[in-house]
Amino acid sequence: MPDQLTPAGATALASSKTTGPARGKLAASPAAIPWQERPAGVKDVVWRHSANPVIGRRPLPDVLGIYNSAVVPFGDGFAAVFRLEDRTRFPRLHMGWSDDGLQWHIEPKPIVFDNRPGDGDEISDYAYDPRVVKLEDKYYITWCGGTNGPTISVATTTDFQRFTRLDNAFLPHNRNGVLFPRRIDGKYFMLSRPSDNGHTPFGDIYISQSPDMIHWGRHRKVMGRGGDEHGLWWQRTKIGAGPVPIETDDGWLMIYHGVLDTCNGFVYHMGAAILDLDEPWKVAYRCKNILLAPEADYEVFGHVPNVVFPVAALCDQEQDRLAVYYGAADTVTCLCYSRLSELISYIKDNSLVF
Ligand code: BMA
Repeated sequence: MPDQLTPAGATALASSKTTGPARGKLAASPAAIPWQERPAGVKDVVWRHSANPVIGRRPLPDVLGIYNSAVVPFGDGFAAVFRLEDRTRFPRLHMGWSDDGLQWHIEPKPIVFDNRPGDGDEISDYAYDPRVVKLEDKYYITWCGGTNGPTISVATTTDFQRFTRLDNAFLPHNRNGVLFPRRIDGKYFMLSRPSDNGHTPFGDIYISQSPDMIHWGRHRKVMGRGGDEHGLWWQRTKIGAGPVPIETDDGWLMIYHGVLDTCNGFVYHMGAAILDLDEPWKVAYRCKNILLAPEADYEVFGHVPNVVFPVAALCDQEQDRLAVYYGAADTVTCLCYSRLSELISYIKDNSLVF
Protein backbone atom coordinates (compact mmCIF):
# COMPACT_ATOMS: atom_id res chain seq x y z
CA MET A 1 0.00 0.00 0.00
CA PRO A 2 1.50 3.37 -0.94
CA ASP A 3 2.00 5.82 1.84
CA GLN A 4 -0.15 8.63 0.50
CA LEU A 5 -2.80 8.06 3.10
CA THR A 6 -0.52 8.39 6.08
CA PRO A 7 -0.48 11.71 7.91
CA ALA A 8 3.22 12.14 7.15
CA GLY A 9 2.49 11.93 3.42
CA ALA A 10 -0.10 14.66 3.61
CA THR A 11 1.94 17.68 2.72
CA ALA A 12 -0.83 19.66 1.12
CA LEU A 13 -3.60 20.93 3.31
CA ALA A 14 -6.70 22.90 2.54
CA SER A 15 -6.85 24.07 6.13
CA SER A 16 -4.28 25.03 8.70
CA LYS A 17 -4.42 21.60 10.33
CA THR A 18 -1.19 19.69 10.48
CA THR A 19 -2.65 16.33 11.37
CA GLY A 20 -5.67 14.65 9.92
CA PRO A 21 -8.44 14.14 12.45
CA ALA A 22 -10.85 11.27 12.77
CA ARG A 23 -8.55 8.61 11.35
CA GLY A 24 -10.56 5.67 12.51
CA LYS A 25 -10.57 6.55 16.19
CA LEU A 26 -13.59 5.11 17.90
CA ALA A 27 -15.96 7.97 18.49
CA ALA A 28 -17.45 8.49 21.93
CA SER A 29 -20.22 10.37 20.21
CA PRO A 30 -20.61 11.49 16.61
CA ALA A 31 -19.42 14.96 15.70
CA ALA A 32 -22.05 17.65 15.30
CA ILE A 33 -22.91 18.12 11.65
CA PRO A 34 -22.28 21.55 10.09
CA TRP A 35 -25.19 23.83 10.79
CA GLN A 36 -26.37 27.43 10.51
CA GLU A 37 -29.85 28.70 11.29
CA ARG A 38 -31.94 30.14 8.46
CA PRO A 39 -30.82 33.76 8.05
CA ALA A 40 -33.29 36.43 9.09
CA GLY A 41 -35.44 37.46 6.17
CA VAL A 42 -34.90 34.24 4.20
CA LYS A 43 -38.13 32.37 3.54
CA ASP A 44 -36.76 29.55 1.37
CA VAL A 45 -36.95 26.01 2.70
CA VAL A 46 -33.24 25.56 1.84
CA TRP A 47 -30.58 28.19 2.60
CA ARG A 48 -26.88 28.51 1.85
CA HIS A 49 -23.95 28.30 4.25
CA SER A 50 -22.87 31.89 4.81
CA ALA A 51 -19.18 31.17 4.20
CA ASN A 52 -19.66 29.24 0.96
CA PRO A 53 -17.74 27.86 -0.74
CA VAL A 54 -16.37 25.61 2.00
CA ILE A 55 -13.68 24.48 -0.45
CA GLY A 56 -12.91 27.32 -2.80
CA ARG A 57 -10.96 27.81 -5.98
CA ARG A 58 -7.39 26.52 -6.16
CA PRO A 59 -7.64 24.73 -2.79
CA LEU A 60 -4.21 23.12 -3.20
CA PRO A 61 -1.26 23.95 -5.43
CA ASP A 62 -1.97 22.88 -9.00
CA VAL A 63 -5.56 21.91 -8.19
CA LEU A 64 -8.17 23.59 -10.34
CA GLY A 65 -11.19 22.37 -8.46
CA ILE A 66 -12.75 20.12 -5.85
CA TYR A 67 -16.47 19.68 -6.28
CA ASN A 68 -19.33 17.12 -6.48
CA SER A 69 -17.88 15.27 -3.51
CA ALA A 70 -19.10 12.90 -0.78
CA VAL A 71 -18.92 13.32 3.00
CA VAL A 72 -19.78 10.82 5.76
CA PRO A 73 -19.46 10.78 9.54
CA PHE A 74 -16.34 8.83 10.45
CA GLY A 75 -14.59 8.34 13.79
CA ASP A 76 -15.11 11.52 15.77
CA GLY A 77 -15.29 13.69 12.69
CA PHE A 78 -15.93 13.30 8.99
CA ALA A 79 -14.35 11.60 6.00
CA ALA A 80 -14.75 12.77 2.43
CA VAL A 81 -14.15 11.29 -0.96
CA PHE A 82 -13.42 14.29 -3.13
CA ARG A 83 -13.60 14.72 -6.87
CA LEU A 84 -10.37 16.56 -7.52
CA GLU A 85 -9.02 17.93 -10.77
CA ASP A 86 -5.39 18.96 -11.14
CA ARG A 87 -3.74 20.61 -14.12
CA THR A 88 -4.51 17.57 -16.26
CA ARG A 89 -8.26 18.05 -15.65
CA PHE A 90 -8.50 14.27 -15.39
CA PRO A 91 -10.88 13.67 -12.47
CA ARG A 92 -9.69 11.43 -9.65
CA LEU A 93 -10.87 10.62 -6.14
CA HIS A 94 -8.96 11.90 -3.11
CA MET A 95 -9.55 11.34 0.58
CA GLY A 96 -10.30 14.19 2.93
CA TRP A 97 -10.65 14.51 6.69
CA SER A 98 -12.36 17.01 8.89
CA ASP A 99 -13.31 17.59 12.53
CA ASP A 100 -16.26 19.81 11.71
CA GLY A 101 -17.21 19.17 8.08
CA LEU A 102 -16.01 22.64 7.13
CA GLN A 103 -12.21 22.75 7.44
CA TRP A 104 -10.72 19.98 5.32
CA HIS A 105 -7.42 18.20 5.22
CA ILE A 106 -7.14 16.90 1.66
CA GLU A 107 -4.81 14.10 0.70
CA PRO A 108 -2.62 15.31 -2.15
CA LYS A 109 -2.46 11.93 -3.87
CA PRO A 110 -5.45 10.05 -5.27
CA ILE A 111 -7.02 7.01 -3.69
CA VAL A 112 -5.45 3.80 -4.95
CA PHE A 113 -7.98 1.01 -5.28
CA ASP A 114 -7.08 -2.64 -5.13
CA ASN A 115 -7.83 -3.82 -8.62
CA ARG A 116 -11.13 -5.25 -9.51
CA PRO A 117 -10.76 -9.05 -9.92
CA GLY A 118 -9.54 -9.76 -13.45
CA ASP A 119 -8.53 -6.21 -14.27
CA GLY A 120 -4.76 -6.53 -14.29
CA ASP A 121 -2.76 -3.34 -13.94
CA GLU A 122 -4.29 -1.37 -16.72
CA ILE A 123 -6.90 0.56 -14.75
CA SER A 124 -6.63 4.18 -15.65
CA ASP A 125 -10.25 5.07 -15.27
CA TYR A 126 -11.37 8.57 -14.72
CA ALA A 127 -13.40 8.82 -11.53
CA TYR A 128 -15.92 11.46 -10.64
CA ASP A 129 -19.07 12.35 -8.72
CA PRO A 130 -18.51 9.90 -5.81
CA ARG A 131 -21.11 8.95 -3.24
CA VAL A 132 -20.30 7.20 0.04
CA VAL A 133 -22.62 5.23 2.28
CA LYS A 134 -22.17 3.29 5.50
CA LEU A 135 -23.95 0.00 4.89
CA GLU A 136 -23.77 -2.78 7.46
CA ASP A 137 -20.09 -3.20 8.38
CA LYS A 138 -18.51 -1.31 5.46
CA TYR A 139 -18.42 1.99 3.66
CA TYR A 140 -19.34 1.68 0.00
CA ILE A 141 -18.08 4.21 -2.52
CA THR A 142 -19.90 4.50 -5.83
CA TRP A 143 -18.74 6.81 -8.58
CA CYS A 144 -18.84 7.41 -12.27
CA GLY A 145 -15.81 5.54 -13.58
CA GLY A 146 -14.77 5.20 -17.18
CA THR A 147 -12.84 2.49 -18.92
CA ASN A 148 -15.16 1.85 -21.84
CA GLY A 149 -17.32 4.84 -21.23
CA PRO A 150 -18.89 6.03 -18.03
CA THR A 151 -20.62 3.61 -15.71
CA ILE A 152 -21.05 2.95 -12.01
CA SER A 153 -17.93 1.77 -10.23
CA VAL A 154 -18.08 0.41 -6.68
CA ALA A 155 -15.51 -0.06 -3.93
CA THR A 156 -15.55 -0.84 -0.23
CA THR A 157 -13.48 0.27 2.71
CA THR A 158 -13.69 -0.03 6.45
CA ASP A 159 -11.00 2.50 7.36
CA PHE A 160 -10.61 4.81 4.34
CA GLN A 161 -7.01 3.61 4.15
CA ARG A 162 -7.44 0.48 2.05
CA PHE A 163 -10.02 0.28 -0.72
CA THR A 164 -11.27 -2.84 -2.46
CA ARG A 165 -12.87 -2.47 -5.83
CA LEU A 166 -15.84 -4.61 -6.81
CA ASP A 167 -17.01 -5.23 -10.33
CA ASN A 168 -18.79 -2.33 -11.95
CA ALA A 169 -22.48 -2.43 -11.13
CA PHE A 170 -23.77 -1.75 -14.63
CA LEU A 171 -22.84 -1.72 -18.29
CA PRO A 172 -21.81 1.59 -19.83
CA HIS A 173 -23.27 4.12 -20.08
CA ASN A 174 -24.60 5.08 -16.70
CA ARG A 175 -24.06 7.82 -14.12
CA ASN A 176 -25.21 8.91 -10.67
CA GLY A 177 -25.16 5.52 -8.95
CA VAL A 178 -26.46 5.98 -5.41
CA LEU A 179 -26.83 3.14 -2.90
CA PHE A 180 -29.50 2.99 -0.22
CA PRO A 181 -28.11 2.85 3.33
CA ARG A 182 -29.71 -0.48 4.24
CA ARG A 183 -31.11 -3.58 2.62
CA ILE A 184 -34.79 -3.53 1.79
CA ASP A 185 -36.52 -6.90 1.93
CA GLY A 186 -33.07 -8.51 2.02
CA LYS A 187 -31.77 -6.80 -1.13
CA TYR A 188 -29.35 -3.97 -1.80
CA PHE A 189 -30.80 -1.13 -3.86
CA MET A 190 -29.10 1.37 -6.13
CA LEU A 191 -30.44 4.35 -8.03
CA SER A 192 -28.80 5.23 -11.31
CA ARG A 193 -29.28 7.22 -14.49
CA PRO A 194 -28.67 5.42 -17.80
CA SER A 195 -26.93 7.89 -20.10
CA ASP A 196 -24.71 8.21 -23.15
CA ASN A 197 -20.97 8.72 -23.54
CA GLY A 198 -21.11 12.50 -23.65
CA HIS A 199 -23.03 15.37 -22.12
CA THR A 200 -26.21 13.33 -22.14
CA PRO A 201 -29.24 15.31 -23.32
CA PHE A 202 -31.71 12.95 -21.62
CA GLY A 203 -32.01 10.99 -18.40
CA ASP A 204 -34.42 9.40 -15.94
CA ILE A 205 -33.83 7.82 -12.54
CA TYR A 206 -33.91 4.02 -12.34
CA ILE A 207 -33.52 1.59 -9.45
CA SER A 208 -31.85 -1.83 -9.43
CA GLN A 209 -31.64 -4.61 -6.84
CA SER A 210 -28.86 -6.96 -5.85
CA PRO A 211 -28.57 -9.86 -3.44
CA ASP A 212 -24.79 -9.46 -3.14
CA MET A 213 -23.58 -6.10 -4.56
CA ILE A 214 -22.29 -7.96 -7.62
CA HIS A 215 -25.36 -9.09 -9.55
CA TRP A 216 -27.76 -6.25 -10.29
CA GLY A 217 -31.20 -6.68 -11.81
CA ARG A 218 -34.93 -6.10 -11.50
CA HIS A 219 -34.30 -2.65 -13.02
CA ARG A 220 -37.27 -0.34 -12.67
CA LYS A 221 -37.88 3.24 -13.61
CA VAL A 222 -38.43 5.38 -10.53
CA MET A 223 -39.18 8.70 -12.14
CA GLY A 224 -38.66 10.56 -15.36
CA ARG A 225 -37.64 14.03 -16.34
CA GLY A 226 -40.58 16.36 -16.52
CA GLY A 227 -41.13 18.95 -19.13
CA ASP A 228 -43.70 20.88 -20.96
CA GLU A 229 -46.59 18.60 -20.14
CA HIS A 230 -46.12 19.28 -16.44
CA GLY A 231 -44.95 22.87 -16.62
CA LEU A 232 -41.77 21.94 -14.81
CA TRP A 233 -39.01 23.18 -17.03
CA TRP A 234 -36.25 23.03 -14.41
CA GLN A 235 -36.11 19.22 -14.77
CA ARG A 236 -37.24 18.85 -18.34
CA THR A 237 -33.93 17.61 -19.83
CA LYS A 238 -32.62 15.08 -17.31
CA ILE A 239 -32.64 14.16 -13.65
CA GLY A 240 -30.16 12.23 -11.48
CA ALA A 241 -30.06 11.08 -7.87
CA GLY A 242 -27.89 13.09 -5.49
CA PRO A 243 -27.07 12.15 -1.89
CA VAL A 244 -27.72 8.74 -0.34
CA PRO A 245 -31.47 8.64 0.38
CA ILE A 246 -32.44 9.52 3.94
CA GLU A 247 -34.92 7.30 5.78
CA THR A 248 -37.82 9.22 7.32
CA ASP A 249 -41.27 8.28 8.64
CA ASP A 250 -42.73 9.49 5.33
CA GLY A 251 -40.40 7.50 3.10
CA TRP A 252 -36.94 7.83 1.59
CA LEU A 253 -35.99 11.46 1.06
CA MET A 254 -34.27 11.56 -2.32
CA ILE A 255 -32.55 14.82 -3.17
CA TYR A 256 -31.69 14.98 -6.85
CA HIS A 257 -30.55 17.28 -9.63
CA GLY A 258 -32.82 18.43 -12.41
CA VAL A 259 -31.49 19.96 -15.61
CA LEU A 260 -32.86 22.52 -18.03
CA ASP A 261 -31.32 22.84 -21.50
CA THR A 262 -31.05 26.51 -22.48
CA CYS A 263 -29.59 28.50 -25.36
CA ASN A 264 -26.48 28.85 -23.18
CA GLY A 265 -26.23 25.22 -22.13
CA PHE A 266 -27.43 23.11 -19.23
CA VAL A 267 -28.62 24.63 -15.93
CA TYR A 268 -28.47 22.29 -12.92
CA HIS A 269 -30.90 22.67 -9.99
CA MET A 270 -31.58 20.83 -6.76
CA GLY A 271 -34.94 19.19 -6.14
CA ALA A 272 -36.38 16.41 -3.97
CA ALA A 273 -38.86 13.55 -3.88
CA ILE A 274 -39.95 10.98 -1.30
CA LEU A 275 -39.89 7.30 -2.23
CA ASP A 276 -41.90 4.50 -0.64
CA LEU A 277 -39.97 2.90 2.24
CA ASP A 278 -40.66 -0.72 1.25
CA GLU A 279 -41.01 -0.33 -2.50
CA PRO A 280 -38.59 2.48 -3.30
CA TRP A 281 -39.35 2.37 -7.03
CA LYS A 282 -42.67 4.02 -6.11
CA VAL A 283 -42.68 7.80 -5.77
CA ALA A 284 -44.84 8.96 -2.87
CA TYR A 285 -44.26 12.71 -3.29
CA ARG A 286 -42.32 14.78 -5.80
CA CYS A 287 -41.72 18.45 -5.22
CA LYS A 288 -42.73 20.63 -8.14
CA ASN A 289 -40.46 23.45 -7.06
CA ILE A 290 -36.72 23.90 -7.24
CA LEU A 291 -35.09 23.77 -3.81
CA LEU A 292 -31.87 25.47 -4.89
CA ALA A 293 -31.16 27.16 -8.22
CA PRO A 294 -27.79 28.53 -9.33
CA GLU A 295 -28.01 32.13 -8.14
CA ALA A 296 -24.97 32.82 -5.95
CA ASP A 297 -21.86 34.09 -7.73
CA TYR A 298 -19.94 30.87 -7.04
CA GLU A 299 -22.77 28.86 -8.65
CA VAL A 300 -23.06 31.12 -11.66
CA PHE A 301 -19.36 31.78 -12.35
CA GLY A 302 -16.91 28.92 -12.67
CA HIS A 303 -15.60 26.33 -15.08
CA VAL A 304 -19.16 25.28 -15.90
CA PRO A 305 -21.58 28.08 -15.06
CA ASN A 306 -25.02 27.57 -13.55
CA VAL A 307 -24.52 24.26 -11.78
CA VAL A 308 -25.65 23.21 -8.32
CA PHE A 309 -25.00 19.48 -8.02
CA PRO A 310 -25.98 17.88 -4.66
CA VAL A 311 -24.03 14.72 -3.76
CA ALA A 312 -23.95 14.19 0.00
CA ALA A 313 -26.14 14.89 3.00
CA LEU A 314 -25.56 14.81 6.74
CA CYS A 315 -28.69 14.47 8.79
CA ASP A 316 -29.28 14.90 12.51
CA GLN A 317 -32.85 13.73 12.90
CA GLU A 318 -32.95 14.47 16.65
CA GLN A 319 -32.01 18.09 16.05
CA ASP A 320 -34.09 18.23 12.86
CA ARG A 321 -31.04 19.38 10.88
CA LEU A 322 -30.02 18.59 7.35
CA ALA A 323 -26.77 19.72 5.70
CA VAL A 324 -26.30 19.07 1.98
CA TYR A 325 -22.93 19.24 0.21
CA TYR A 326 -23.11 20.32 -3.39
CA GLY A 327 -20.69 21.16 -6.14
CA ALA A 328 -21.06 24.63 -7.61
CA ALA A 329 -20.17 25.53 -11.18
CA ASP A 330 -17.95 22.42 -11.43
CA THR A 331 -15.36 24.41 -9.48
CA VAL A 332 -16.03 24.59 -5.73
CA THR A 333 -17.68 22.70 -2.86
CA CYS A 334 -20.59 24.27 -0.98
CA LEU A 335 -23.09 23.57 1.77
CA CYS A 336 -26.74 24.35 2.23
CA TYR A 337 -29.14 23.60 5.05
CA SER A 338 -32.74 22.79 5.79
CA ARG A 339 -34.92 21.67 8.67
CA LEU A 340 -35.72 18.06 7.80
CA SER A 341 -39.34 18.31 8.99
CA GLU A 342 -39.92 21.55 7.05
CA LEU A 343 -38.40 20.09 3.93
CA ILE A 344 -40.62 16.99 4.14
CA SER A 345 -43.72 19.15 4.65
CA TYR A 346 -42.69 21.42 1.78
CA ILE A 347 -42.28 18.44 -0.57
CA LYS A 348 -45.66 17.03 0.46
CA ASP A 349 -47.41 20.39 0.17
CA ASN A 350 -45.98 21.02 -3.30
CA SER A 351 -46.11 17.52 -4.72
CA LEU A 352 -46.91 16.40 -8.23
CA VAL A 353 -46.06 12.77 -8.96
CA PHE A 354 -45.63 11.91 -12.62
C1 BMA B 1 -22.66 16.08 -15.41
C2 BMA B 1 -21.53 15.51 -14.58
C3 BMA B 1 -21.27 16.38 -13.37
C4 BMA B 1 -21.21 17.83 -13.71
C5 BMA B 1 -22.37 18.25 -14.58
C6 BMA B 1 -22.30 19.69 -15.03
O1 BMA B 1 -22.82 15.37 -16.61
O2 BMA B 1 -20.38 15.45 -15.36
O3 BMA B 1 -20.05 16.00 -12.81
O4 BMA B 1 -21.25 18.59 -12.52
O5 BMA B 1 -22.41 17.43 -15.73
O6 BMA B 1 -21.17 19.93 -15.82
